[in-house]
Formats: sequence, structure tokens, C-alpha cells
Amino acid sequence: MTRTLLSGNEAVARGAWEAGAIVGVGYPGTPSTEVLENLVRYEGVRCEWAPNEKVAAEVAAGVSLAGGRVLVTMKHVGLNVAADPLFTLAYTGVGGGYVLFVADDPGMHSSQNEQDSRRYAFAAKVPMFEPSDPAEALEMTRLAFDLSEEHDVPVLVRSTTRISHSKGVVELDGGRREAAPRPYRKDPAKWVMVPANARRRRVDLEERLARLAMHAEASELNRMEMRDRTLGIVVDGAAYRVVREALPEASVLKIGMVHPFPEGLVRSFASQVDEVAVVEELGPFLRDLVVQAGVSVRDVDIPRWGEVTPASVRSAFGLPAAPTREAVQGLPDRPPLMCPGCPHRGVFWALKRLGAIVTGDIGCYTLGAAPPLAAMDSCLCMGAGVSMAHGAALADPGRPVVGVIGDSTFAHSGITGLVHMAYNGQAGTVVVLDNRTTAMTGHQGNPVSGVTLSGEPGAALDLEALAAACGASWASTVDPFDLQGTLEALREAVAEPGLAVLIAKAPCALLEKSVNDPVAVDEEACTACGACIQLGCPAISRAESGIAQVDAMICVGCGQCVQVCRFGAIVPAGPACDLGGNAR
Ligand SMILES: Cc1ncc(C[n+]2csc(CCOP(=O)(O)OP(=O)(O)O)c2C)c(N)n1
Repeated sequence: MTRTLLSGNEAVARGAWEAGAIVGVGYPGTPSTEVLENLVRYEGVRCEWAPNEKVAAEVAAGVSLAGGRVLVTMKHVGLNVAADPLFTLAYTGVGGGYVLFVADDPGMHSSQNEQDSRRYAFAAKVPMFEPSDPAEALEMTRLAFDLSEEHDVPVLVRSTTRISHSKGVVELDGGRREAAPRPYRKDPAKWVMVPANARRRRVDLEERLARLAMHAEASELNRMEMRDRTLGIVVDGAAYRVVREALPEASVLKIGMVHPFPEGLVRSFASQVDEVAVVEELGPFLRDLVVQAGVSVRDVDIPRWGEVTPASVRSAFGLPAAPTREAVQGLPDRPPLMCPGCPHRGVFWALKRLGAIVTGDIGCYTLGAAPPLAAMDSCLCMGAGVSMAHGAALADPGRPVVGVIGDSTFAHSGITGLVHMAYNGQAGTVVVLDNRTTAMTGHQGNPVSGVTLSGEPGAALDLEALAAACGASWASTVDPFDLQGTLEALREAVAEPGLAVLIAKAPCALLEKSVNDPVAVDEEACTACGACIQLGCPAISRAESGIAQVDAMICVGCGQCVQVCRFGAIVPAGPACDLGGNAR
């Protein structure tokens, strides 16, 4: 037996490997990404990034159909994209064990919404496990594969940021257990979901759920911890650890298998305590289930948004906050900013000069909405940057509209929007910000870069050819570090009577890590006009006197500020320039 520290995501990867998964497939998204990045390091598992979560869920369905165990990973919003195959996969059931890992993000540390994946388990009628720490994440992932095969269903394992990204002690008591082969068997009544077959599988699903409900009542994943019986708390996921810290004396019913919901167990728990309360994140959900089970609940004021904390739990029960260590004071603010040398900056500098409505999308480039660039007008969900451009132009044909989308996001769900624009014969402009990587989630390869999860080269999309194939009448590629060239290309694209696709292509500054010499400000020449400040580069700021100053420690010499300075006041930092103590 080896004891080690693993994050929740590392533990899920380990659990899938131990369970004998032969394929891991998913789409990156914080806080889920590291599962596949860890699983790929194990022998005997083929891991792939899919262009989006729906494709991942379907690839996995193929693995399962042909008898292999498979893990699918995504963040909560990805489950919206994968929902279509998931809902029908509940009908077909599985061949090899099918486990879908989904990571929610209460508090929206890195997400555009805070949706609750527990509701998907109920809506799709599939079982869901909820670990509360990394050790459970490993154990439950392994068990999920067994349950999937035993009950012929896909199984959801739900984590949250706090579990995925914090480390805990995990005991590694076994190696990989190769799963018993489940060879492919032709069975159209199970796998071909035409209405006649689906109607039968729909009834069968209810029977499977009834058996799963019995399983949930007896499952060790749902456990009563009896302490002081004046108060019993029903709790799941990350909130369990918080309750244990905040109310160590309280009795607890820890829900580890939330669907099917163990109603009988809840009633039995309630009969053993004076009063029942529910503590959960993103509620009321568990609370409503407990009430539906016929148990009266003491309502406590836990916020319906964000993460629960020991302080919020204690306050909900009218208790003073336990003493905690003082937070360190006086730390500098670190607002999210495009990095020095980010290729996206040049595009937003140019877009700002265009006076267009800019429908944006999700990625590092969403920072183009922040001042001083402030050149993006919307960010809704992946792919919407393209489709919303079409809609905005329908409503306001007099104004130029530009849709902006990153390379990974374009492959994820932008291509269909482009097809829609071309198909519906409307003029429009789409800019693909091709920084050769999925930067926002930690530099994963994607179908545009052609770099696969295992680091091998795959086919890379030819974006100009793809644009033409989708029906664009104009497609061109520009270097976003050439500011004037980018502005001119944008003007040309907007003037195009048909559908124009401009590809702004230059690698992410953190990807190549090659830097030029930093630049410096010629103090005599600087007029303090602020044009360089308008680029929003963290390396440039105003000195007390108002003139520009460059932080040579972080400047990568991309040259964009040199181009916007009309006075020639930003110059390569040669030996003649005084870089002060910051010189590299
Ligand atoms: C449906 C969905 N899946 C995953 C994510 C997480 N996510 C946000 S943006 C993004 C991709 C960003 O990559 P890219 O479009 O290349 O832009 P970059 O960050 O490189 O500028 C991902 C994976 C999400 N927000 N929504």
C-alpha cells in the first residue's frame, strides 16, 4: 500500500486507469482539464482531445459499443454540449463501462456560469457519484465503471473546483485491473435508437433505474455518521468537508450517490435526529429532494451561489465564525490582463478603430472586452461569437459587425456558425484568432494546431481552405503583430460584399517563450500622449511624470507599442538605454 498526495483530478485519472479504461477522451475546461493530462501518462490508455464535448461523448459511446471501458471528461458547460448523446445513451446503455466525469465550478473561478450538473443526472436518468475528496474521487471513479457495466448505464462522476484542484492523501492499494472483455455483439434493439426500439429501451431504463434505486439505498457511498443527534445534516460533494470543519459535532448523512436519490435512507436518518438541515452548494436541490422524501427540513440561510465556506455554514446556523488565520494584507491586485506579447492585442487594437459591433467568444481573447481595449461587446458561450455576429447584422444591417473567435473555440463550435452564415447568404466578417493553441486552459493542442493530446502531430485544419469550403467568399491570413496590416485587412474584410474570414495567426506568447530584447522609453521624445497605454500591455505604465515607462522584466519586445508611438519614443533597449535595475 502506497500513500500519496493527489489532486481530485489526478485521482480520477488514477481511478480510470485502475479500472482498466482503455480510452480517455474529452475537451479541456477548467476545472476538469488535468484528468486527461494525467491519464495520458499511464500505460495502456489511449487519450484524445476531441474538438468538443459532444464529439468526445460520442467517441466514448463507440468505445463502449465495441466493448472497451472509457472515461469522458469535461467541465459543467461542456455537459450542455454533450447532453444530446448522453440522454439517448441512457436508453441504449453501454457495452464496456462508460464514465463521464464532469467538473462544476461554484463561485465561477473560471467559468461563465454556475450551473449545477446534479440536475443533469436526474434529467438524463443516469446515476451520479459525488466524491468529497481525492481519495473518494479515485474510489468512486473505479466503482463507477463497475456500476456502469452491472446496470447497463453511463455513470456521471461529478466534481467541483475545490475537489478537482485540491490535494489529499490517497492510498494506492492496487494496480490496474484489466476489465473482463465484453466483446462487441450486434444488437440493434439496444443500439439503434429508432422510435420502435427507443420506446422499449425507455421502459427498460425505468427498470434499470428501479434496480439502481435499490442499489443507492444500500450503497456505502451514502453513509450516516451519527454524533450529536439534536442536529442531522444532509450534505454532498465539497460541502461535506466544510460541514465537518464548521459543525464537527453534528450528525451527517453524506450523500455520495445523489442519483437515484436514497429516499429511504434519508427518512431513516431523519428518524434518528431531532432536526434535519441540508447544506449544499448551488441549492436548493438536495434540499428539495429531502423534502420530496417526506422529511421536514429546517431551512438555513446558505447562499444559493458560490462555494460554501466554514464561515457561511456557521453563520447559517447562528454560530460565530471560528477563528481563522488573518489573510495576508497589502498584496498587489492582479487583474486578468492579456500577457505582454499576446498576439490577440493587435486584433483588438485594430477592432477598436473600426467602430464595429464585435460579438466575442470565450478564451484568453475575451480580455479584449476589458479596458483600455474595450473592443468586444459580447461573450455568451463557445461558438456564439460567430453565430451572434450573424444575428446582430440581421437586426442592425447599417453597422459593421465582426465575430471574433479563438482557434480552439472555432473548431469546437464556430464552424457550424460559419456554415450558417454562408448558407443563409449574408455578408459578414469573422476573425479567427489563431494563436496555435488552446491558451486559456493551459495550452492544449487542438484541431487547428494539429498537436494531439499525446503530443504527436495530427492533421492541422487549413483555416483558409475550410472557410472557402464553408462558403466564405473572402479568406485571408494576417500577422496580428503588424498593427496597420491587421487594420487594413479588417477594413477589407468588412467591405467584402460576401462572407469574409480573417485569420489572425501568431503563436501565443507563452507557447514559444522566445523573446526579443525589451523596448525602452526615450524620455526626451515621449509626449505622454498615452497611445501606448491604450494597448493594455502590462509591461507599459505611466511614470509619475505621466510619460510612459516599460517594465523590462516582463516586456518581450513584441514591438506593438513601437508601432503605435507616433513620436518614435519607444525604442529597442540597446546598451545606450537605461533599463535601471530591471535589465535582464
Ligand atoms: C462548452 C465549453 N467547454 C469548455 C470551455 C472552457 N474553455 C473556455 S475557452 C476555451 C478555449 C480557448 O481556446 P481558444 O479558443 O484557442 O482561445 P485562446 O484561449 O487560445 O485565446 C475553453 C476550452 C467552455 N467555456 N465551454
